[in-house]
Amino acid sequence: METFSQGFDRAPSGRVLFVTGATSGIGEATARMAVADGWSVVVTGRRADRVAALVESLGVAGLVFDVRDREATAAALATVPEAWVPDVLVNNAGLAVGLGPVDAGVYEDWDRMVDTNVKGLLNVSREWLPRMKAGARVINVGSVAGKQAYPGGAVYNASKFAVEGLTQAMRMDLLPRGIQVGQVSPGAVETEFSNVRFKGDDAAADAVYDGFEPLRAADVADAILYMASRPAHVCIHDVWIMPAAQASAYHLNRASK
Ligand code: NDP
Ligand code: 8X3
Repeated sequence: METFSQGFDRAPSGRVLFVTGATSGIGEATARMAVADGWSVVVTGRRADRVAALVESLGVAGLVFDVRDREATAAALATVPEAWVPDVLVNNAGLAVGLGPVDAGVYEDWDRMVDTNVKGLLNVSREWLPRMKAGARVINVGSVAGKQAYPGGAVYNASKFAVEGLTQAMRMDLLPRGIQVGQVSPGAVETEFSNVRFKGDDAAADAVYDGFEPLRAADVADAILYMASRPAHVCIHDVWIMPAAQASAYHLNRASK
């Protein structure tokens, strides 16, 4: 995979927000909103062309690496100078692959979800946390799928329940160092998420949002920036944010649009 590290040759002009998985969806919206709010932003992802385009158009710094690859993650983060160590780390990179019963599960799909959503979040956190300072924040992107299981979602559910558990435990571990940890837990957000889940079957992806208005990536970015910008004595543990037409992981009003 092509890797690069760009945009760190100048000093950051504001507080630093580092967001993984910023080449689309919630991560990209978070990067755009953070730039507009005056943060100095670092975007990451595997798609080098998209990272490069964001570096060019938004004036952010960018890194290309796969969060599943421990060595590549460590090498990429080691290129970041001290001034760019995050004040806020947003662990957003993640995905669902497939939707089906556990007794017909596809091992490769399971590995992609666990390796990205759980171990990838850990890899990035483990590399950054020793360098982060008191007053810094970690915001993990969880999901309603980490609060309520649903049929066909077993391993994605397990990975997001793990994010919920990690968020709680990380908060306790980092309390003595004054580093806050919270999570945002969205319901259905229309991004590339369903195209990835259904492996490029765009009709299946579109059908997920039939008949109701889903969240937009910017709605979740707004919650993330709210969490990131609270006064130092305030820690938001969890923002559970749903479309108005979604009452739970399995209750949708599909006659609302
Ligand atoms: P998108 O598919 O639009 O974005 C996912 C991002 O994650 C992309 O930027 C992708 O970049 C990155 N990514 C995926 N795998 C890796 C990897 N191995 N290494 C580095 N980056 C990776 O989906 P969303 O924006 O919707 O998803 C963002 C987060 O939000 C995920 O954690 C998801 O589970 C969560 N979420 C999504 C919901 C939804 O309904 N959409 C609801 C609740 C939570 P690239 O391909 O360039 O590597
Ligand atoms: C994404 C939301 O309901 O598709 O985390 O699992 S859901």
